[in-house]
Amino acid sequence: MSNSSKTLSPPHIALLPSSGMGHLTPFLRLASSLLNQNYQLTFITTYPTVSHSETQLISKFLSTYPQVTSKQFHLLPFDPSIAKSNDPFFLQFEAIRRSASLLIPLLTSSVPPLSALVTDITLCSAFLPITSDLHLPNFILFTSSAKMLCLLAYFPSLVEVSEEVHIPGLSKKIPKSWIPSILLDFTTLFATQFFENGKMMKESNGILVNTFESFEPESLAGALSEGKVVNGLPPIIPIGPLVPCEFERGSSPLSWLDDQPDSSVVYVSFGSRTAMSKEQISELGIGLVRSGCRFVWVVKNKKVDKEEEEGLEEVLGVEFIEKVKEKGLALKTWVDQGEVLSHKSVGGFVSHCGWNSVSEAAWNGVPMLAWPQGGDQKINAEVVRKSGLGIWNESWGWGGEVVVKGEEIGEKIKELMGSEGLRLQAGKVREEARKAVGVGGSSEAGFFRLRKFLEPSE
Ligand code: UDP
Ligand code: G50
Repeated sequence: MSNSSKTLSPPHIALLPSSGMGHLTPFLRLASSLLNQNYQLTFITTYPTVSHSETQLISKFLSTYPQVTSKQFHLLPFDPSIAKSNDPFFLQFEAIRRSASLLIPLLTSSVPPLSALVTDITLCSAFLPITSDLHLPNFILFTSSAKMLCLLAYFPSLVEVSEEVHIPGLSKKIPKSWIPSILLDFTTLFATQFFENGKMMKESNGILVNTFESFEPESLAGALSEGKVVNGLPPIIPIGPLVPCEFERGSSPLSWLDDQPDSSVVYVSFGSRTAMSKEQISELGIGLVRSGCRFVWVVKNKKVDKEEEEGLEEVLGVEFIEKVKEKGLALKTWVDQGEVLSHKSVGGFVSHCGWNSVSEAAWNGVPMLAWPQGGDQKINAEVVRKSGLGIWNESWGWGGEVVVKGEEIGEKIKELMGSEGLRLQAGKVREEARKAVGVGGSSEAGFFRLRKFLEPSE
């Protein structure tokens, strides 16, 4: 691109998200932020999506931003039975990865020509060879914590997982029990992808991470940026927290929340793709009642929303719903979590610690009770604990490992909602998060680095 054309048109970025709300949401928030910075955008959507929530959010985003070019990426047929996984989201990662070559015409036909492709971390090893052949810069969006990025970067050099993993640059060893269990068997589909992505991400032009400097100082400045974890990483660029956007607005129990006293409600949700057993759901219900707190509880007993068939009464029982109706609101629908967490009556968050949930709690300064259920969530829970944003009772283990009793849950919720110290510290995290996206903050600096790369002469 010549210098004169650079001043005429802003950089044109194509965005390639992966499946699941936990990957789609940060991509759309990134898109919104880039649009505010005057970028031109092409948004690539893979069809069909796995969940209804994804389809709905993409359509809300595209109707809010008609200036975005939307391109449909039609995947090659893929027989899931050949892969060692039964997780529909992971199978979709694989289907997208195997269709990588079909993206070439889509990328080369973009008008004006693309300045870069931003690829989700789960897809990067399949798409980096393609962007490299096309001489197209490729950035990665990493949708989990910087601590998890340390594990990803280190993973390819890990021969076996012993009782603890020492990642160079991190002061505390990572116990085996915190490692995503799916990574303990190196032959699973997910572990194979993770290994490949960890190795290949070095070839990208930079890794955008949805975190901020003061939230994860050791992982960012200490371990990743100084090359301690592994040598040869590209620039690690914190651009978080990516903030909930207007286009995400949807149904939320706002009118009910409006009627509750400040900081009196505990919000309970385990994200978009975690199904809880009926037995644990029932204990959680008992715990909420025992805590004596007001609550908003999002109940899920299927991984994919398309499969949710049972109504709330079937899962919780009419008796329970009757009993709690003065104090609590149980829902079995999608709620606008960004809005719930920003509501002044919400004073605590019982969460699985999906990274987007952590990031939204940090943005709003809502204290967390971490209850990791699987995947990267224990590593994220450690970030929550270390930053002071929340508490984590490690003896609860992974979701499904033990059934945590209502009595114990009730006590922990009381602790969460009653701690003035925790509230103050969460408030400080909120201030730091706001500083990160403000003038002179780590996120602003990150976006500046990206712009500089794409427009070196300006
Ligand atoms: N979410 C929401 N409403 C729901 C469930 C989830 O808005 O009823 C959003 C939540 O705010 C977050 C994302 O979905 O942005 C879930 O991502 P996260 O990383 O927290 O967890 P995952 O669903 O990937 O396990
Ligand atoms: C889910 C999970 C295990 C797991 C992660 C999950 C992550 C997220 C980042 O989200 O670590 C990531 C996912 C896939 C990949 C690279 C990085 O190939 O069950 O570890």
